[in-house]
Amino acid sequence: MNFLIGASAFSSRIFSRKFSTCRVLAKTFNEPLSGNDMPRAGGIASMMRLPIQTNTEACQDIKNHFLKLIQNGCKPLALGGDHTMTYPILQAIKEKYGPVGLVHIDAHADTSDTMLGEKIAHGTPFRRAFEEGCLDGNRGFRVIRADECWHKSLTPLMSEVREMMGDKPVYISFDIDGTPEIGGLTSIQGLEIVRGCKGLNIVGGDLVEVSPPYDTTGTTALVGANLLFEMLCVLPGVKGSTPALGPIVGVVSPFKLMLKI
Ligand SMILES: [Mn+2]
Repeated sequence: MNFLIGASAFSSRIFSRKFSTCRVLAKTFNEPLSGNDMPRAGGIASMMRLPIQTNTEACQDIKNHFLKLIQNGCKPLALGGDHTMTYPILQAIKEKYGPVGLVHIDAHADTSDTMLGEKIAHGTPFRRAFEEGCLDGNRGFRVIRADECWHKSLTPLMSEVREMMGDKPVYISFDIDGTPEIGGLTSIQGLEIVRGCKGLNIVGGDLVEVSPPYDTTGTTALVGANLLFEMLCVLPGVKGSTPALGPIVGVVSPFKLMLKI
């Protein structure tokens, strides 16, 4: 059965289609960050279509796939789909970079021990990741609640984040949230956060939980596509007009299926 609390099993595939459409609408350059040229990327591709399987099996497949992707220096930007996928991606990232800092934007902490009796689910990825040493706790943890962000620019906060993260590897996980909540961030604040990551040693990122059943106008997919584009623009070495990146940057989509059949 499908598990529809978060982004549904079908969401990733539909979002991928929407993303393909939206990236036509998204900008081809980012003037505030990189001037008038499109950052060079290795490609935007749907690279995984998982069969019907348990979460454990899906996570193993995602981890193995990302291990192959990152072994040659690719810095993956993934889109989803269910937030569970960040857990196996972080497992793969750990094997190459060791524990990483995490910039996590989400309406929920996703640090539960179990969710509906499951250890691997979209409410547990960061607890599993921390338990397995994927996250660098030595940089400390800081939680900023959404209501602390109301009516504020988040540019000063991101200055603090950059100081906290230093020059060590960082992963960005942006949950646009298929489990709807009111009182969240504005799209302007989303841009301030992602643009505020410029200068960090980003080794990968994702934009997850676009859920087509809740996105009847496609607006969320459009915002998601733009935020992912912004993430691409703040990857280390991206200068817009510099052709040096070549094939090392990729945007990939690990499709997943939730819970048990
Ligand atoms: Mn989440």
